[in-house]
Amino acid sequence: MTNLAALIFDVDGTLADTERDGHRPAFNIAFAEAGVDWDWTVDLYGKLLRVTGGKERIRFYIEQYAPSLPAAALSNLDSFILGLHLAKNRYYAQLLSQGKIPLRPGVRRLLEEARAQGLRLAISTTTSPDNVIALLDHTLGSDSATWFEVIAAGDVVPAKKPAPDIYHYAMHAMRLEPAQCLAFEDSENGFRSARDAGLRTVVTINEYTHDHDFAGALLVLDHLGEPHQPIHVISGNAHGCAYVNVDFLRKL
Ligand code: XBP
Ligand code: MG
Repeated sequence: MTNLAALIFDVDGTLADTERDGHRPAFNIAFAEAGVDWDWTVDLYGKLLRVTGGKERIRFYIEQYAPSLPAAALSNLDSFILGLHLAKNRYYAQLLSQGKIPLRPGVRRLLEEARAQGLRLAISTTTSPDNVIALLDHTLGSDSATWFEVIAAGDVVPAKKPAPDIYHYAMHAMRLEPAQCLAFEDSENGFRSARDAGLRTVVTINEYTHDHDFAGALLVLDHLGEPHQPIHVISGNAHGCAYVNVDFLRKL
């Protein structure tokens, strides 16, 4: 890919394993605080992840699983969901500040290398800008949000992933065409979003997404790898590379 100009990264599950040990426990603390007895186990959360967006996920759970609801939810469901989601994000930020959620292998190395080699960087995510910045601050350092020319996040577009809107938004803001960019994703919803925006995608799976359908992805890997921690290729041609670096991405 000789005209590669930018790398566009998903956040949750791609930069870090935020779902199982970040958002999920934060949701559970918010539920307990609100006096509901819901318990989003690791297994149940994997099913709920099919719905992107925390507010949308809570609504889906209420509609599909019919859990017990407090009076506050019965009188105004929208504001009840909004309150739970705000509380979840507060606890999520606390977990991040305790250093509980590290970056995935190869993420820091690839971002630093891309910056050094003049590639432009962007974020395309379903989560909120605040959550993105909190994660970046607590993992890459306090000025790292500025590494990204565009942080396309959350409710800035009406339709969340798997709709392609958030990738269109990011590319439009950077004045770039899909052929000049590569997307990095971890889930089927994210992959479909990038694919339908015309992007070629490198997928790094995780325990929630290893059985998702990534047909058509450029590469599907276990992670981005490090010199001492080689990648395992699930599909695609990695040309014998042990880890993902900029030279390798330019050749794809
Ligand atoms: C991430 C999501 C988000 C997070 C929680 O999807 O679906 O909803 O689970 O964040 P992706 P919010 O990685 O494809 O962007 O609660 O802020 O939505
Ligand atoms: Mg993701």
